[in-house]
Order: sequence, then C-alpha cells, then structure tokens
Amino acid sequence: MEKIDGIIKKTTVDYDDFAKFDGEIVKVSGYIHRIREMTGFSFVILRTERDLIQCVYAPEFSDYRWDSSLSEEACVTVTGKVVSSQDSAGNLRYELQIHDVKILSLPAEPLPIVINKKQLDNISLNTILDLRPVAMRNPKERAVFKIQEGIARGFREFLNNNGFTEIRTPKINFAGAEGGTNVFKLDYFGKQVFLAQSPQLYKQALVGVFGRVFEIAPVFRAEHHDTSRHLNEYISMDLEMGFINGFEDIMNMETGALKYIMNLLKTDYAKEVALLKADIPEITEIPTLKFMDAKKIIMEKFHYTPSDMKDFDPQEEEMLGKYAKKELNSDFIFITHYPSKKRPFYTMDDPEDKEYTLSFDLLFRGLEITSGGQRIHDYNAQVEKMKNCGMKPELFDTYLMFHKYGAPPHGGLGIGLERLTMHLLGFKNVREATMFPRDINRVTP
Ligand code: AMO
Repeated sequence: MEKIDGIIKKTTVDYDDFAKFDGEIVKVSGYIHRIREMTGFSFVILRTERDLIQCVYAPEFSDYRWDSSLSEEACVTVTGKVVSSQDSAGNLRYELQIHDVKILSLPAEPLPIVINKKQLDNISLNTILDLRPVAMRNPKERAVFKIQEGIARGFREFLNNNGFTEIRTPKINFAGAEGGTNVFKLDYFGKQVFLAQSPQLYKQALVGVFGRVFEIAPVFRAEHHDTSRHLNEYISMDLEMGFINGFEDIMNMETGALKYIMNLLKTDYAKEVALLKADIPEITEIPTLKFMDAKKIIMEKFHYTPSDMKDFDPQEEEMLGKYAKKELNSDFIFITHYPSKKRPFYTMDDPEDKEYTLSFDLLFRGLEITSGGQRIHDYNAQVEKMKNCGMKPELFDTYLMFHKYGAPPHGGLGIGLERLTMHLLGFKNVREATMFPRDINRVTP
C-alpha cells in the first residue's frame, strides 16, 4: 500500500550541491534556457529555480542522442555526470556532461520575447509588464522578486524573533482607515463598503489582544495619477506595538528590522544581490531630523522654495536623501514631528506643540518608504480628534472599543514593500519592483 508522508522530496540536485557529487551521475530538472551548437558538441544551459547550469552534449559521453524536437523553454530532466573545472579567476565551477534528457513538455510556440540574454534588452517596461509571467523567467527579472521575498521574509523573521504575532485583517471594510479621496468604493450586496487602505484600525485593536502584532498584506489606494511611485494595490508591511515609551521605540524597531533584512539579503540572497549588483546599505544607526528642521535645510542648503510647508514633494524628499548621504553618511533618514494637519486622525499630537505630531516617515535614498508614529490611546482624546477631523465617531464603535476598554500607549508603522525594493535595486519606477502592478491604466496580467 502506498503511504503519504506529507513531503515531496526533491529527486534532483541543486547546483549548490554539485561539489558533493563531483564525478558522479545526477539528475537536474529545469528549462532549456539556451542551446549553443559548437563543432562536435553543444552547450545546453539549463535554468533551474535559482541557477543557470552549463550542460554539455557530445555523442561520446553516452548512448543518448540529442532529440531535435528539444527547443528553448522545453521542460526537461537531465541526467549527467558532474565535472569540475577552473574558471579564469581560478574558481571551481561545475558542469554536467549529458547522459540523458527526459522531455517533460515542449513549448507550443516560441517565446514572444528573448529572455535568455543577460537582461531584457530594448524591451519597454510596458511590454515586460504585459508579458510578466514569461518575462520573469529572465534570471535578472526573477532575481528582483527573490530579493523581494527576502525583504518580506526578513521582516517576518525579525518580528517573530521579537515577540510579535502575525495577524490577518479584512480587506473589505466599513470605512477607509487613512482618510483622503484615494479609497476604492465597493458595492457589497447593496451597501457601500471600501477596500482596505491599510490595516490601521485592526492592527491597533489587536494590540489590545496580542501586545505586538504585524501583517504583510495587500492594501488598496485609488491613486488617480500615473506616477512612478504610486500603485493602486501594494504590499504593506505593518507593525504595531503596545506599552511603548514613545514613537522612538517604533523607529528603533524599524532600524532593527532593516538591519536584519539587509544581513539576510547578504547571506541567503547573495546570488541575486550579485546578479543585480544590488547596493545593500550598511546600517549602523539611522539619523533623525525634525520636520521643520528638514524644511530649513531644503530652503537654506538647496535654495528651494517649498510649495507646501505641511508636507514634502518628491524633489524635497530627494534633497533630504542627498543631505543624509553627503552630510550624515546614511542611506536612510527619519523625519519626525510632521504637522498635525497632514497626519491621520489616530496620530498623537506632540504635547509640547499640538501643531505637530509624534510621528515620522523614513526616507530611503530620497524616497518615503515608511510612515509611522505614536497613536492616541485615550478614548476621549480619540473621540475628540475624530470630531475635529469631521468624522462621526459613532461609525467607528468597533475601532473605539479598543480605546474604550483600555488601550496601552502604542504605535506602529507601515512600509511599502515595492518602494523599498525599488530603491534598494536602484529602479526609477515602482512597477519594476512589482510583480503584477495595478495602476490607473493596468489591471492585467
Ligand atoms: P501611509 O499611507 O503613509 O501610512 O503608507 C505607508 C507606506 O506605504 C507606501 N505607500 C505606497 N506604496 C505604493 N503605492 C502607493 N499608492 C502607496 N501609498 C503608500 C509608502 C508609505 O510610506 N497606516 C499608516 C502606517 C502607520 O502609521 O502604521 C499608512 O498606511 O512606502
């Protein structure tokens, strides 16, 4: 009787294990990435989950004879002998002398774009996005999303190690959490509801249950403009923690998470980092600057006249990024104490100056990647602030249960995963760091 043990063990070998099998016969499954015919033999590059493996076909290696129906993108299992050699730099590398090729499937048509060059040359971003499922087969394109996996994994691991509980909050909601006009409305069996702009209201409520919580999930923003940094659906990496001494605790946690993520990328994602020549920042400490001091720097050092003294425009963020790099030797800078008028209703005002808040943004190489801060935990103060913001507190009674029945001082943050990936990899457009972007012009693939 066949028994099911719950694990499908790989019967094929990864390139990283080739050293252990030097001189032995192994099986490797993958796609035929490229075929180069030479005189008397052929190079067959096999694309596996994370590697390109050089295989060599020559009639003298075995009785196997090359099947002429084999084309690029054929799915195969290659059996062959692992052979080592030294490259020009003296490093050991391994290739496979082909003894057999089992065809698992053949492509019905040739690919619409060339994916087996080092990068997708002369192909517009729009075409790449239209053809994402196959465009991502290019090793460099694929590496972008492996790095993105590393970022999210690092965030999760760091928080797991620090007593946070992973939560899942609803994405169909009774109200927008962040205010503003960028909320998607939905007909919910005749009632109007909204797609979640963030998990804000739920993550705060769950601090009342678990103390420290986090979520990595899609959120939705009805952005009406086509910009290089806005998506209509993005992945928000949120955390929220109770019993804090101030919003500085949140900035500290973010610094720790980022250090952990960057180290993880250097170790477990070294292949992708090398392939993309990613400039992974060294983080020791992250400098902080108050909002109004940042404005002064923009005006005095960059001779720029801001059009809005309550927020930064993208150029101002770039200036602050340059300032942080040049004068403070940091790729990151926290800007704190944003004006109350520009922060949402849950933000705690600075008791020393109510015009400003106990909040922050984190800029990475001149782009906002995070917002966060301390929240109001007192029930009456929260109701009061909602009224001042023109909201009806009675519509938020589930949210306010947290405040009504005892809430600790708490705070949190939200990081845009795609924006962080974008600036880590030096992209100009957030879509390059988004697997299947949703924007004002795109809902497919
Ligand atoms: P905020 O609205 O500033 O704060 O969003 C947090 C971070 O999310 C990213 N982001 C976006 N990324 C891509 N496309 C968009 N349209 C987009 N909008 C925002 C940015 C931004 O810094 N609840 C608060 C967070 C908190 O205080 O916990 C919030 O959502 O990187």
